Amino acid sequence: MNGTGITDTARADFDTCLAGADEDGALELATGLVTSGVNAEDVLLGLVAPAQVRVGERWESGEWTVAQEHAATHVSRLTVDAIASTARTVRTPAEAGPPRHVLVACSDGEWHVLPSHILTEVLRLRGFHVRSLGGSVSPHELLSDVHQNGPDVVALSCTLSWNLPLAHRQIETCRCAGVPVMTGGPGFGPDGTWAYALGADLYAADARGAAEALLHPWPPVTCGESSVQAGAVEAYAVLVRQRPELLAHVTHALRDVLPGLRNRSGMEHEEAADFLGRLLDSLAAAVFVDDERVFTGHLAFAATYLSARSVDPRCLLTLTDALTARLRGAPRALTTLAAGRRCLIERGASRSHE
Ligand code: B12
Repeated sequence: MNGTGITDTARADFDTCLAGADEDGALELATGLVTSGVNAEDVLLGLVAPAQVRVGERWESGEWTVAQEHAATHVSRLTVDAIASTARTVRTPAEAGPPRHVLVACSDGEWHVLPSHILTEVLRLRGFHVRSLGGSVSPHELLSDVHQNGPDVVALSCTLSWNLPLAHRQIETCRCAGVPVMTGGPGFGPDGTWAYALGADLYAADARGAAEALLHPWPPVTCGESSVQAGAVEAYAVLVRQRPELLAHVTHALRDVLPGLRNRSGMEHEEAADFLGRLLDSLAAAVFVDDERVFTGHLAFAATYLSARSVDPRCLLTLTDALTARLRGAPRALTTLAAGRRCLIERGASRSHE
């Protein structure tokens, strides 16, 4: 227990429900906590959110299949809804004050919707009026909703850092419309570093922080400024334009080591091509925000992912080398690839000492 009324046993029981796709068990456990007096926000943030992180670890390590992850996430989604509706029946939402309209959206390309859903329910429990647009919202859709519904603030969620260039367009769009942007999610980097680089006005590490930041002061102000440099945008655009041929190039370079690449059609091939495509997108995003950690962070994930599937992660060195040879005239990309190479070698060295 950590002062929230959620015991380790409750957490373990909830994990068991997710592992068994036990909807009834999960709902009974979570709503039981709320009716017995545990704060609904604590149940959302102390029970469901950390359980989802463990779901991710079990998928990444190969312990769970994608289907198991989907089933577990479905149960979590139902649990979030049940917690919110139970909380509304046991007590009226907190002080609403003057209307505080928040528009919640995921960054363009982002299909991790559950984090934004948890945020939505936490803000509603705190008395905000929330409109939620769900996954992968284009700047155009965002702007049209802002015009139609006039929110006081847009809350933008980003889980995957390779979506940062797209998130930048959304932030710029809101800036043009004069609406402040609050950001959150691990995709925005440590302490929201990349959110501020893109010109966001606020960043909060979790939904509780979001609610508190929005309560004081109100209304939120537009104060962010993008520090993305023109040279970085140009270098990013070059990588985006070259993406098809770069993908073909790395696919060829890794055809003997990455399962599925030899087989030119079918599911396995598509998965492997997606995997490589995401590495290219991370490289491009790192160049865009001028921070190699976007790329090295994703390489670290990719190395763990491959090792768990019995593929030698050193094949990622083949990838960085193949790209280095191809991108000789692109200094920003080369610096980022060199950092990626160092990161892989250091990881390899530390593993061989374990
Ligand atoms: C469920 C899940 C999915 C589901 C999402 C379904 C859904 N409806 O949401 C699906 C199957 C779609 C999915 C797909 C993929 N996923 Co996924 N996924 C997850 C998982 C297991 C849980 C996500 C979640 O709900 N987290 C729980 C929430 C509560 O945590 P949170 O993000 O930190 O959110 C809190 C705060 O950040 C904050 N917050 C969030 N948004 C905002 C916004 C604002 C404004 C504010 C203020 C605060 C705020 O508040 C939240 C509550 O406090 C994560 C594991 C993880 N660690 O999160 C992997 C994970 C994110 N996925 C991962 C990957 C790789 C993928 C795929 C690329 C897999 C693939 N296809 O090969 C795709 C990409 C899809 C895409 N383009 O978006 C990796 C990312 C690794 C990386 N760094 O690159 C992770 C980390 C898994 C792992 N351990 O490896 N995934």
